[in-house]
Amino acid sequence: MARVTYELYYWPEIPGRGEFVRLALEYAGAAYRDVARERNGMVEMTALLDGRGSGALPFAPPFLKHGRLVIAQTANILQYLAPRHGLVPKSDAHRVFANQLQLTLADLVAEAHDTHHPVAAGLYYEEQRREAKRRARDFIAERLPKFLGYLEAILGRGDGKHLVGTKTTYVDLSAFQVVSGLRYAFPNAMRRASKRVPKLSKLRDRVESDARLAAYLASPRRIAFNEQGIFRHYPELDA
Ligand SMILES: N[C@@H](CCC(=O)N[C@@H](CS)C(=O)NCC(=O)O)C(=O)O
Repeated sequence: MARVTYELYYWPEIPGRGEFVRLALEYAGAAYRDVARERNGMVEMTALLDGRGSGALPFAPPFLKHGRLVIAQTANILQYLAPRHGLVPKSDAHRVFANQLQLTLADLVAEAHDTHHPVAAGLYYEEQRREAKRRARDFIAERLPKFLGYLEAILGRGDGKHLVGTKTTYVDLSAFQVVSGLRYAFPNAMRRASKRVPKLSKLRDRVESDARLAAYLASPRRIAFNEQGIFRHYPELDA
């Protein structure tokens, strides 16, 4: 059996932000425990969030344990993992640029989340439906095309296939997840928007069919998008 080196902590029922880390670990072929999905795993995760563990205190999942290190914030976790597994080119320029793009994807993820929770994360969607409709309309008209257009422009300035360098990086894996999530949440809007971002659409499809991810994507380890997560499909919010 492979030696367990990493422990990923994330909510067990949703792909959420944990999926960006999972994709990197899976693509790298790294051995890891998906702790909160194990029996009694939530107890372990809660203990760490409550400060009953050693190492840095995380504010929220996802976080990763590697030996004595506890690392939180998705982009931070990824920039720790990537150089160890060949998921980013070695130069400073490439690594910093990868982190810049990852943080931009994180902004897009937060805005996608806010389409269904524009007032408060602690309230139910049903309690903020009206505001959600307004927010989603603006997201689809203004923000979605701006973010997707930016990523398309980055692809156009590079080799056309990869966001950073000339090999698949963790940023490509995350872009795959974000575009997939947006397609799930906003199928109509994305059908239209995708026509203007052909390189990004191809990148998504290429990552999905990458042999290094095939077994994972077909496995129960891959959690389907659903209405508890960040990318939710509410037909009334789609264009
Ligand atoms: N900026 C953080 C955001 C972390 C975050 O918002 N995690 C969510 C789940 S995806 C959470 O559990 N939040 C609890 C909270 O904010 O109180 C990251 O990128 O990792």
